[in-house]
Amino acid sequence: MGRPQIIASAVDNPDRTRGWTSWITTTDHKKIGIMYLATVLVFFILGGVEALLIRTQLAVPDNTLLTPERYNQILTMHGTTMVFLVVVPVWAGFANYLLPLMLGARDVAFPRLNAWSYWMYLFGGIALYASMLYSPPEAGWFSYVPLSLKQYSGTNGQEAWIYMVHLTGLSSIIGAINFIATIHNMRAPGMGWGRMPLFVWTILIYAYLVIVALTSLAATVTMLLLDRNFGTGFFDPAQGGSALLWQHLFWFFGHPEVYILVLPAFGVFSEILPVFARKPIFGYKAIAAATVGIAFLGMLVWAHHMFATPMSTTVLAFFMLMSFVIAVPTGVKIFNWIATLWRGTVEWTTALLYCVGGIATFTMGGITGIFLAVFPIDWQLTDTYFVVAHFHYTAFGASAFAMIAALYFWWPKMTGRMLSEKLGKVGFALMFIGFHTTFLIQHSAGLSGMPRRIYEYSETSWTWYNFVSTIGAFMIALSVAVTVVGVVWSLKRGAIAGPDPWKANTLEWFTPSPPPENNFDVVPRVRSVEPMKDIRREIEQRTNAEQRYRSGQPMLH
Ligand code: HEM
Ligand SMILES: [Cu+2]
Repeated sequence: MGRPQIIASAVDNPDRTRGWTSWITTTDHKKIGIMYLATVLVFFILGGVEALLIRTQLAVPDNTLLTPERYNQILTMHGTTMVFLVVVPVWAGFANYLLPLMLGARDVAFPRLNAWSYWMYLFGGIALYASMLYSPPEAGWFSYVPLSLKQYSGTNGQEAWIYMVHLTGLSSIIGAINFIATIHNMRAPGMGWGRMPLFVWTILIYAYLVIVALTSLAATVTMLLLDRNFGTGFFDPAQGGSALLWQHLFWFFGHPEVYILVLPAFGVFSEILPVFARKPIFGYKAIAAATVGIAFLGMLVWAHHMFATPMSTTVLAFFMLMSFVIAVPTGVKIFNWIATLWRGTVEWTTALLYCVGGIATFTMGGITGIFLAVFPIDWQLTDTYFVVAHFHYTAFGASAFAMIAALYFWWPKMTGRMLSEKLGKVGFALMFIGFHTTFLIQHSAGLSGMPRRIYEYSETSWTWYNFVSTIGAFMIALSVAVTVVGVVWSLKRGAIAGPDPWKANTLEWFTPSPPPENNFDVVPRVRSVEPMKDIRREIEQRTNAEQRYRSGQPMLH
């Protein structure tokens, strides 16, 4: 043995299957993770272009850039793309790449099934986008009945939406089972539940939520398919069905879904913050417990999306109180993140900026969520731009900021190269300012009565709000462009990263960048929540000892 190594594997691992066939036939979790992320990027750009079209149409009153039908289609494609094809699969992508590495495992529990999950996701996306060739769905990402029934959505675009939900749903469910099996069975020796990285905790809970919420949605959209094509009447009051049933079933999926897309983002914050504050995460156990608490409560608040439908006061009050209660574990996390930064030796990297910007933004969305949870207030604000502002602060603030933070943080591990910090900071400034320019003012638009989902307006007092919001949207697009340029630049000329460029805490940094196919030749024993700190300390001690020994001093043992 020569000098102690800080990497797990020094053996060169020649990749025998190169070229594109090695990608489409792969069962390696790292390649599958990268394929997920690359596909997500494509859909993120498509969804972004749709958003720009929506904002351009709304920039000035009485605009005729888009026809009403086109507008509805683009609105539907935007929401559907962002929810089903971006913010949910992006976590499947990162989890795929990171889970085995963080756990000290050589792959996920079922590698072939894992590849299948990816392909189902891709085919689901293609099924939806193929409808662009004939006629896209136009009933919104929530596909409320009767709008989504045959009478009002006569084209097969709605079927494309349903098949997309089926395929991506299957993908997510199978993926979730895979993650759960991996987390339960394949942790490194010594990694008890209390030493598991917080990102892994959030993926575990994400996976359980996926199984509850997406199985339910799969059944729900199947009922819609039957109503549309086989003469059943689940949602048709004329045949003894109920239109409200759709809303209950959809939101029984929909609210857990919002936690599916934010919990892993919380996991990303909890991993990155302590690394750049150079201090342990504050309240590890509280954060893990809050994750479980949010998931449980998240299943009991769905009807706050339906306060304006006929419900008894007791039911209204129940869903209001539950929505308040869920803010408590969320607040615990926010408190712990702030306490983690507090008095740390903070290093303001791009990844940390995106985390802090994301937390601040998400917190503002949480606060307007509390307003909306008060049902008499919601009666005023529901279906206005206030709600659009609220959910973009939460969904974008957590998921989108966190996915870019994760990209900056783990890119060096995935590619072996660093992203430019300069471009990163420019991108962050554009994103942060652009986001708040777009969405802060939408609260005002909503408060002055602008309804959501309208395609044009003549009310000139709304012009200013909408014009500013549209400018912000283009700043966000510019920010994404800067990040994409940074990514391409880094692939060619990024500085070589080495195994552990951030001096981070978790086991993925124990492998070379990018890691060899088998991840670890030796799996270290885990003795704390921050195994890499232990490993670094140990190596430092050994090297010091070695140096003292070499220079003729007695070893201190
Ligand atoms: C403190 C936590 C939260 C509370 C109390 C809360 C409350 C609410 C309420 C009451 C509504 C219904 C407003 C209406 O339609 O009139 C709503 C809508 C919405 N919320 Fe939240 N929310 C919270 C967190 C989140 C999170 C974390 C996300 C996603 C990441 C999210 C995403 C959404 C979405 C997408 C809608 C709009 C759905 C639609 O009608 O299309 N919310 N929220
Ligand atoms: Cu909700």
